[in-house]
Amino acid sequence: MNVNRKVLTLDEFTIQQLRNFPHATGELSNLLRDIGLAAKRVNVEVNKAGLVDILGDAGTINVQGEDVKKLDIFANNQFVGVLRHGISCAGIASEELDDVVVFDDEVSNNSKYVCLFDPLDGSGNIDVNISIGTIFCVYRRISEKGGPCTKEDFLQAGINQVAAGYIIYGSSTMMVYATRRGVNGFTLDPSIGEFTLSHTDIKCPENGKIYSVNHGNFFQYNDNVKKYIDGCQKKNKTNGGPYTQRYIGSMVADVHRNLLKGGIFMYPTTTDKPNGKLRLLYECNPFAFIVEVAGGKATNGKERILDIKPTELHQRSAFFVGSKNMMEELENACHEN
Ligand code: AHM
Ligand code: MG
Repeated sequence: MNVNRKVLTLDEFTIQQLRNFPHATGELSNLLRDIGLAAKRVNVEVNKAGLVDILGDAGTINVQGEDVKKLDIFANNQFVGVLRHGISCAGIASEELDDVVVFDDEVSNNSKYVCLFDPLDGSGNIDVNISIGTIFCVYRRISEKGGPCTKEDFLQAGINQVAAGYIIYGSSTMMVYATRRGVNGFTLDPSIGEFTLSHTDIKCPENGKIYSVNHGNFFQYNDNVKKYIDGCQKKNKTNGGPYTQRYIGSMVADVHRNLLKGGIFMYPTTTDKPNGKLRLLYECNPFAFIVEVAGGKATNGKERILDIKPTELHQRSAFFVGSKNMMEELENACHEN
């Protein structure tokens, strides 16, 4: 990873990428620009979350007598709004919405992409000033252009993702996105209100020293996972352990750190959550794609996340993602009887 000192905005970067593909239509660049715009609006509200009563439950009334929207609903509305009014997205699916939203107007019906997102992940952390994030991914629709998109467009295996990314609202705000060609990170420069290229061609270190897991659930994990976690705490010749445990409880922040520094993030199945907690389509798949493009791996403990053919929009999955060699150690542990 190089730190780029030349200021290139997100828009300039995506347009520059187009020059390598003379036949590209620019639709993906438009979509990323729309996502960047919604992210900037969400960022403004996240930054003032401590000042206003935007943390209140949806449906409550604020001091001005206005409806208060919870920040995650506000974020959802921003992303749905920009994508609906843009020209590159035929429909969306969101953690906040039970069903897909098909835009079904003349422009949207001719758009080639659908987008899935978790508008504000880790939102339980907003009121304690801890980093939260937005996660998104983009698929080329499989339904015919010209008509409305269909649910099947959203139920594609993660391997078909065209792009995936996240925005982290942290000590600075960053947008990181991956296409098959690489992963790049853009830091929001508040002085000009633009995401500017700060982390070019991000690679996940093959080895790491950080493991991220909710230790409170330890006794609910299966024996193989327990054994792997035990191994993380021990010194041995092959892993260079003991590793350092870091778990914020905001997946975007946990995986972002591990992507840059090297590490493994785990949300295994538990006896209380036999299917896992995280959602396959808009939480696991985007991170699996980003980390794989960066050289890492992602699995549910049995199979590669990106190979799973989803059956439901909000289905859950166990999730293990991170540095290649740490993931291989975990895979070996998971395949033991
Ligand atoms: P959310 O979508 O309700 O915000 O939940 C997802 C979050 C992840 O960001 C985080 O890694 C995980 O839930 C934490 O869960 P737990 O508190 O069970 O460890
Ligand atoms: Mg979430």
